[in-house]
Amino acid sequence: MSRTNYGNETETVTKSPFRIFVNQIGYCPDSKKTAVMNFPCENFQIIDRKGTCRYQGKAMRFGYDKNAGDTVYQADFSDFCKKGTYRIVALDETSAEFCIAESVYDGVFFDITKAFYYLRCGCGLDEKYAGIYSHGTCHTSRAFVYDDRQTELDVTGGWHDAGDYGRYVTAGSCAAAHLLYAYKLFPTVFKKQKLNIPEEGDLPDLLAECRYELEFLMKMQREDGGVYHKVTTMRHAPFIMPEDDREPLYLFAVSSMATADCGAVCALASGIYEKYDSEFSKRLRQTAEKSCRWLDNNPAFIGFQNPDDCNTGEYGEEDDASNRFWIYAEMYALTGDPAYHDRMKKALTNEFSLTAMGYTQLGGLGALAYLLCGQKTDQALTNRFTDHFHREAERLKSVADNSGYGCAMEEQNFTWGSNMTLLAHGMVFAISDYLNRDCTYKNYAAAQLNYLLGVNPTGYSYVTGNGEFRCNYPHLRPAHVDGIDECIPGMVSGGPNRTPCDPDAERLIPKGTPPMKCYADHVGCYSLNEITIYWNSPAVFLLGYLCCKD
Ligand code: 9MR
Ligand code: ZN
Repeated sequence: MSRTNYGNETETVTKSPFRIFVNQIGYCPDSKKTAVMNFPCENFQIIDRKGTCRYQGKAMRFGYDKNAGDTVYQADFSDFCKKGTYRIVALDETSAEFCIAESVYDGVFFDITKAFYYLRCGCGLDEKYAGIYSHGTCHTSRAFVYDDRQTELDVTGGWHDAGDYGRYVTAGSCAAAHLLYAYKLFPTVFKKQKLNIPEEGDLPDLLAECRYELEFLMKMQREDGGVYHKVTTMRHAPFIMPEDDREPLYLFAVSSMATADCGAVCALASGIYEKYDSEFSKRLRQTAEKSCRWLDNNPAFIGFQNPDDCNTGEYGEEDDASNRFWIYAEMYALTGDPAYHDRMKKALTNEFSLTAMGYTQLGGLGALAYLLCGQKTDQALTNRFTDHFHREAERLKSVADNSGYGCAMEEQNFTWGSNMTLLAHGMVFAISDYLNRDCTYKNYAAAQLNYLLGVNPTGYSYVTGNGEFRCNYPHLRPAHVDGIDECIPGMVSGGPNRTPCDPDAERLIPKGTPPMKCYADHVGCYSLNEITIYWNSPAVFLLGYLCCKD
């Protein structure tokens, strides 16, 4: 994977050299293990690095997978548990290399979690922590309030959102919440995980990384409790390193979504950090309380639209019902105050999903807050929330059973950032098991990771730096201009989008391409190959579950 120019700017989609699709990182010894072929085949073998056959099996015809547009065959080798490094061979085809080992995901897990550090804003990345990806300090100027240019505020810190250098409150709150819930559900995993980041002390590294975002989110709150929707330059920066982006920063209008989401994640965090740092926990709680006061004073939805002179991310939403539900559920979980319980119930009179956990639909996070809270709870509500997770897990299970690739995604799910939907579905499997205290859906959760790491019809591992055939040219500014061949590792690509909507993707993806194949590892394709913090964060959660041995 070398590149002579910066990034993949070719005029064609690179085809996978492999037609036997495996999780290119590998499998845990006791897990279900399936490889998928898109050509007729009966017998397959597993060979080790010396070429010695270690296992023989029969592939089964699955049939036509309409999302992939292929007739697929599955090779199940679940009963092969011997630790080692292998390839699968069938006819004259060979798979990418993969491992079978107990701690097989440690490396990719580290990379996916460490990715947040690489996206830090308002500081430089030191060579000690960032190695060859170190760079200078970025975005430290004060930001002008868009509607009141006399006012300049310090809102430094947090993570760059994505391939661009914007910082958006709803997106950041959602990503931080995924990480905090990962910690809350699987603490033993994260207490052990060392990320080689600057923070020292007792705080688990994941929490130290989240704190970096939380400090920024708190700065985005106005005195009256309202939270600015975003801080960005007026236009997206060209492809330059972050420290070279010196355009003025603006704080755009307050929205009710940003106010609710920021408050919600601060309430969640307040409870988690309490035992590590009571002063920090208190500030988080005060931020959350101020958000609630502002929401009380502003009961109507206040959305967000870019002003005409701004082209950075909009993150508009159609309503704020799930956002309000989320903050009240978190506040009730934190305080036990019945006033929040009442508000939460009132927010529930609106229609929204109680399992969704993306940045526009947060009902699942609110439900989770309630289900995990140590306060007095209403049995009917507990049952309702639990039931929603279980029913959604059952539904997704049958979707996955109907997919040749074991993928819990329907045709309409292959939109911008489809890999986030995939991973959020993985989270539903994990949460359902967590609530049931069993492993009913573990193989289904693992199957979503398998898809992400290579069991998919493009053959790509959608995580940079991981897998023999991996994406390496995502729409990510520093990666494109840092002059380093190998992309910053651990970045989850947005993945296939059946309605490609950027000029490069429109040119590269022929009309009629099956949804799962609407992908190109091309830097220009922001609608199918960008990276974002909230596409990485559900992957951290899913890996937390899969690596949890409790
Ligand atoms: O992730 C967002 C996706 O769901 C939307 O369809 C898309 C178009 O509005 O915007 C995406 O968000 C982008 C954001 O606006 C700016 N930073 C990069 C995000 C990922 O592409
Ligand atoms: Zn920056």
